[in-house]
Amino acid sequence: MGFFDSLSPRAVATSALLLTSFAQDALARPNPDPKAPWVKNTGLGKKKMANHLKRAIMGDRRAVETPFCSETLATEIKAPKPNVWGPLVDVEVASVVEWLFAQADLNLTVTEEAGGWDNTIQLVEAMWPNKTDVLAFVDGDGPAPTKYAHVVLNNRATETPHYADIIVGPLPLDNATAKWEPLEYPYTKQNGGKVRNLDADSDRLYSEWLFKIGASVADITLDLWNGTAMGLENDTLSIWGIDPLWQDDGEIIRWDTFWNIPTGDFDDMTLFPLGLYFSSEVSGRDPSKWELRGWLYNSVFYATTEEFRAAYWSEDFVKNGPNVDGDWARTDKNGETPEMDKAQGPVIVAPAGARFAVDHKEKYVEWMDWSFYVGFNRDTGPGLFDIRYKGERLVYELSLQEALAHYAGNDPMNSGTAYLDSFYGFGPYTFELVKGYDCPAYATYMNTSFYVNEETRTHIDSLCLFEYVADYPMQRHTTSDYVSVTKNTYFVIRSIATIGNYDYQQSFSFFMDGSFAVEVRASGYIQSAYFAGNEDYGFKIHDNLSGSMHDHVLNFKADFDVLGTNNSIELMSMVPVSRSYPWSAGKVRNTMALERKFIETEDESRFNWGPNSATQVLIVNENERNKHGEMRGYRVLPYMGTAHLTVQNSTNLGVAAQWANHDVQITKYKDSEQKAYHAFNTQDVHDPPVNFDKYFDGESVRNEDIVLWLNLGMHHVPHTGDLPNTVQTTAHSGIQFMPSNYFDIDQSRRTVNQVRINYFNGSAEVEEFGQFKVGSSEGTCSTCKLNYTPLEPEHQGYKGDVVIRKFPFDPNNPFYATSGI
Ligand SMILES: *[C@@H]1O[C@H](CO)[C@@H](O)[C@H](O)[C@H]1NC(C)=O
Ligand SMILES: *[C@@H]1O[C@H](CO)[C@@H](O)[C@H](O)[C@H]1NC(C)=O
Ligand SMILES: *[C@@H]1O[C@H](CO)[C@@H](O)[C@H](O)[C@H]1NC(C)=O
Ligand SMILES: *[C@@H]1O[C@H](CO)[C@@H](O)[C@H](O)[C@H]1NC(C)=O
Ligand SMILES: *[C@@H]1O[C@H](CO)[C@@H](O)[C@H](O)[C@H]1NC(C)=O
Ligand SMILES: *[C@@H]1O[C@H](CO)[C@@H](O)[C@H](O)[C@H]1NC(C)=O
Ligand SMILES: *[C@@H]1O[C@H](CO)[C@@H](O)[C@H](O)[C@H]1NC(C)=O
Ligand SMILES: *[C@@H]1O[C@H](CO)[C@@H](O)[C@H](O)[C@H]1NC(C)=O
Ligand SMILES: *[C@@H]1O[C@H](CO)[C@@H](O)[C@H](O)[C@H]1NC(C)=O
Ligand SMILES: *[C@@H]1O[C@H](CO)[C@@H](O)[C@H](O)[C@H]1NC(C)=O
Ligand SMILES: [Cu+2]
Repeated sequence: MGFFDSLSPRAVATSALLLTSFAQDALARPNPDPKAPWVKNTGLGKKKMANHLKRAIMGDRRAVETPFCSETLATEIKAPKPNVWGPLVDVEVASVVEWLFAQADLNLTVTEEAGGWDNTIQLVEAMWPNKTDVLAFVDGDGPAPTKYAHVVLNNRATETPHYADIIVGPLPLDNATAKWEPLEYPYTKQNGGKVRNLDADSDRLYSEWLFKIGASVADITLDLWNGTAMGLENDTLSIWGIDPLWQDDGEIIRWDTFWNIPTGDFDDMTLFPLGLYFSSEVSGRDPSKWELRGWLYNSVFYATTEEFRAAYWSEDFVKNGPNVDGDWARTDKNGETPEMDKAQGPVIVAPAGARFAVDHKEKYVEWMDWSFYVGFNRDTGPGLFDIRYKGERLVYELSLQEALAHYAGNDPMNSGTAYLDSFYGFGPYTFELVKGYDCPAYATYMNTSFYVNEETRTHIDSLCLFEYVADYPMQRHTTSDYVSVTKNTYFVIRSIATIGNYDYQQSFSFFMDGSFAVEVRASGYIQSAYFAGNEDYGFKIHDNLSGSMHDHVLNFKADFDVLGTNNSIELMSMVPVSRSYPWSAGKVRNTMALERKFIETEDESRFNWGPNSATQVLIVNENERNKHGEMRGYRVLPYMGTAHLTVQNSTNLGVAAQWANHDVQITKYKDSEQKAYHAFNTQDVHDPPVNFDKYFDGESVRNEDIVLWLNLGMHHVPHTGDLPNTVQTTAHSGIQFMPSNYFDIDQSRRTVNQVRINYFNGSAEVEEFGQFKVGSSEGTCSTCKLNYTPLEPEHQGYKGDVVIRKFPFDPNNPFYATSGI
């Protein structure tokens, strides 16, 4: 087992990558390798089709008459405007890095050569421009917004280590005009963009602290679990603990606990807690001055190691059993194969190839009447921008802000854990997708890239785009004469970020009726608790194991622009009423009616989904009415369940995640209130760089450019079905956005993918509205046979990261590496 095996899954994340970013490689171009078995180049052009036929002829005589169905990837188009949320290109990143190293006042050291007391560059990525500048450009003839780089420095050549957000530009850099400034305006804390770094001595934490403590109780750990956590090759135990650290009364307190290290090849350590905890005060940069503050075992607290040892070796000391690796904790096939499971199951195919278009360079997508740009950053991964329907913008930005996993328990480890995952970053962990499993085999893929250690790393095929047809129709109706039914074909862009033990899938879906949705699903290993005394905080799910209760809350920013930026929020509720009517013969009738109200200011703009789903949340444009006089708008509605944080005034979080306390929150858009989170909020929870509460200062949200901050999530009490991994069938949450009087009628009426079957006289007459059919002369694919190769992709091509060195800049020698990720 290597060194990283003894760190927490999330600690592995930070120590391997530190802070990383996105910077798309300029080399990235749609250039599918024809040798790759899952890539088919047929269909787009006659020449390509001919090649395809040639291959078919050489391979199979009968294929001459029966060509393969098209498996075309998305058509390549040109985006109407460059993607202003796009990454910096390689030369831009390289120039910024080179320029930063030339600034003597920054006193930077190249990461590879840096120790714990050097300043380094953590992140170089594109700074997303202000909306005010973007609108003039994307909607009019305004100039492209000036480009700047967002840089994070990790300043550790000091007694007060801190991260510093700075802005560098304008780009392209010119020695005469280039400058850097502290980045302050997007944050609520105005202190020069600096945040203290509680992780600055992570390189010494193990060698000079945790392993020493492990060694000091080796007699006990050997007796209890036949193992040690001392930093030795033969250690079978690991030590790691809470995140964020306790930050009260000027102290920085860690709680750590012992875990069994996996004995097999699986990433299952979070299932083997051992129930012994210790506390340390770790403020200051000198581990020799840190203090051990006590031990906890079986709910008994011991103030010193001596006290704990004396109790442990006494006669009446109660010892509990360990949690031990085994097949129960491993994800490989386990148990009797269900009958018929081995036969090949159904697969969905796209016989005419992709029916959408992509500008890979600009990350711009068009499907049916929808279009959008994809942005990507280190903290939160992919987000969608300028989402339009028929050229009319609905949403300026729809993007993940933060993911919280808040635990609780009778022990300090679970009680103290409240991960804010933007600290680790979604960008660097948005891995290559597995074709045919994460996404259909015929999907089109995009790469994503991020910055780390003066390199740009690329995750190949880490965003997938595909059409899918639901297992239920969008519309249907049967009469005694006819049946009418419409397919529900929709479009998805998906990514998955694996942050430590957990895998978060994020999907944005678009539908033919003008609705769209965002969904998250979770899988991976739960972080579990030791069972002793934990009954109020989880189910007992294995020998000595509790499924530790926790809340997942994921915040999404939805900056709607319905027919312009000036929008309002109308709440429309169905309420019970007792009313008499002119026709009710003087009697009061118990019935119901609609109650409407506008949200006027930010004082009343934080609320939860109402009981019985009785209240509709409508984003309307009060000045844009349809022909019936109703306000055109979109409705926001939860589906598959959502959640906000159960804990009130969390002791762990301080004011670092105030966005998590309600389902729906609305603010007036401001260039200075861009994000609900800051990636380093965990480093100073009582005085974080972004305190979301401060966005609510009584401003009008009526007829204004408004932003919705929506929480997806799930209250998770892991049960035996979470072993070995949580499953995405039920670990899910979503929000839909549906047109509300926005169109005159349902937009899906325009599709040919519907049928009306008249069967009045016993014989059916079928109306298919001119659909192209396989076998019809108009079809993109006439008679064709299915090529099973792309349906069952081979996975030997799975690659990992492509790395391009930025300092010294070495664009011509990309290499593959997966170390530490
Ligand atoms: C993704 O990256 C790989 C490796 O750099 C490259 O070969 C491929 O063309 C890229 N794909 C796209 C769609 O940009
Ligand atoms: C610059 O950083 C080095 C360590 O890389 C440190 O020894 C030195 O004191 C720093 N200089 C200043 C002026 O802060
Ligand atoms: C900018 O300044 C750096 C260092 O002073 C120098 O190496 C570089 O050549 C200059 N670049 C230009 C374009 O003048
Ligand atoms: C204790 O651990 C050692 C070394 O890992 C191993 O050889 C031995 O079999 C273990 N003993 C028991 C009782 O499991
Ligand atoms: C681990 O190795 C050390 C020497 O490197 C040895 O002293 C110790 O007994 C070993 N521990 C176990 C549990 O085998
Ligand atoms: C703890 O686990 C051990 C086996 O690892 C088992 O023998 C023991 O019964 C378990 N204790 C409880 C309370 O489940
Ligand atoms: C939006 O409303 C504000 C007043 O609330 C007004 O000043 C502004 O002109 C409006 N903008 C548009 C584009 O209508
Ligand atoms: C949480 O804090 C707020 C503001 O300080 C206070 O009004 C409220 O009572 C607190 N709630 C709990 C449960 O402590
Ligand atoms: C963006 O808006 C903020 C807040 O108004 C402002 O301080 C900043 O200078 C703007 N940035 C640019 C590049 O104009
Ligand atoms: C149904 O069949 C009857 C008798 O064959 C015929 O008169 C009638 O026109 C048919 N109706 C329709 C709607 O086709
Ligand atoms: Cu969970």
